[in-house]
Amino acid sequence: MKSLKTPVIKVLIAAALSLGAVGAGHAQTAATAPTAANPAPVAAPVEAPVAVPAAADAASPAGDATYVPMKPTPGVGQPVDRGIDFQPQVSPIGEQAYWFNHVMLLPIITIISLFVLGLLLWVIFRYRARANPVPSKTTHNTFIEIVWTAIPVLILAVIAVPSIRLLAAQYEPPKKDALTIKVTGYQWYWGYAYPDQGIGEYVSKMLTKEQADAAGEPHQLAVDNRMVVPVGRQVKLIVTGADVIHSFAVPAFWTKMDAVPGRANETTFTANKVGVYYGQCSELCGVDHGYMPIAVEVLPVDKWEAWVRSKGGNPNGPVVETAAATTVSAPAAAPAALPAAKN
Ligand SMILES: [Cu+2]
Repeated sequence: MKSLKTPVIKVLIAAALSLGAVGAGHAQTAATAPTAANPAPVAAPVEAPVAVPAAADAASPAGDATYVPMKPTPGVGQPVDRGIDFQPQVSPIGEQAYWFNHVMLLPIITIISLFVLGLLLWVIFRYRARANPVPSKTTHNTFIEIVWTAIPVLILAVIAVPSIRLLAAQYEPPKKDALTIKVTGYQWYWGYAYPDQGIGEYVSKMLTKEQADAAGEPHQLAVDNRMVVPVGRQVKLIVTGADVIHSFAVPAFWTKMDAVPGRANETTFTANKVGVYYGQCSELCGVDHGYMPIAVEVLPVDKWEAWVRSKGGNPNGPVVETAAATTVSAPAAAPAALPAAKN
């Protein structure tokens, strides 16, 4: 029985880890978002923002201040009450991983667990002392030892193919036309910058309960300034930390990357469905670790371009190194100074 144990235990550990991941995806039971049309929520005024940054310059054509934060879809991009599954996936990697878990791992784990449980029950019942007073003295059976070694090896080999393929896909370098966003974790909020569009860093902070309710968004996931990306275009995240280690994670994209001070970590995602998707800091980073949510809004390309212009950026960046670019990136100084101000 000994040689059977190790592979089975490995598979069971994998099962436990996988279940842990499922739980983590839903660890937070946020209030289900109410149904919604499209009215303007609180924190981002519709008309005002154009005037606010020093960016109401020549780069932004008039009439682009049409960005209104989108309402989330209930049950999508956020945890659901009593949920035990992953969030619905809206990126190709996420779909691949979801398939791998549900079509490969869960069935295999279930079958093996039931099989081992059945064997145990059978041994307990059939070979109990009363039914089997003279135990067998057999110690080795070459055939069965080969079988119970070879079959687990085959199972692991079958699992390894899609597993390694998924792992490799997650680390594929970004495409040339990927949209670059710099993500910085602070104690305790996020900063986003779009260097190629000339959008300097702006900070994204959690809404209060009242603000979130008013905006029709889940409290502790809703933020004042979202990350906004175009649908169907690959996004390259450059993730770093300003003070301690944070972790940028959005379950619906199957995206998670540590934000480490002094390092620029890279990851990518491609959101293939318009909507609002929430995530959270996923590395214990201090007292307000639980209060630095992430909200990513995926927009049709034209609406995303309007958002970029409303931020004073150029959607067709990269911005060339001119005086204009310097002007646009000036607002970055303000958020960067914030953490210092807190200390
Ligand atoms: Cu954090």
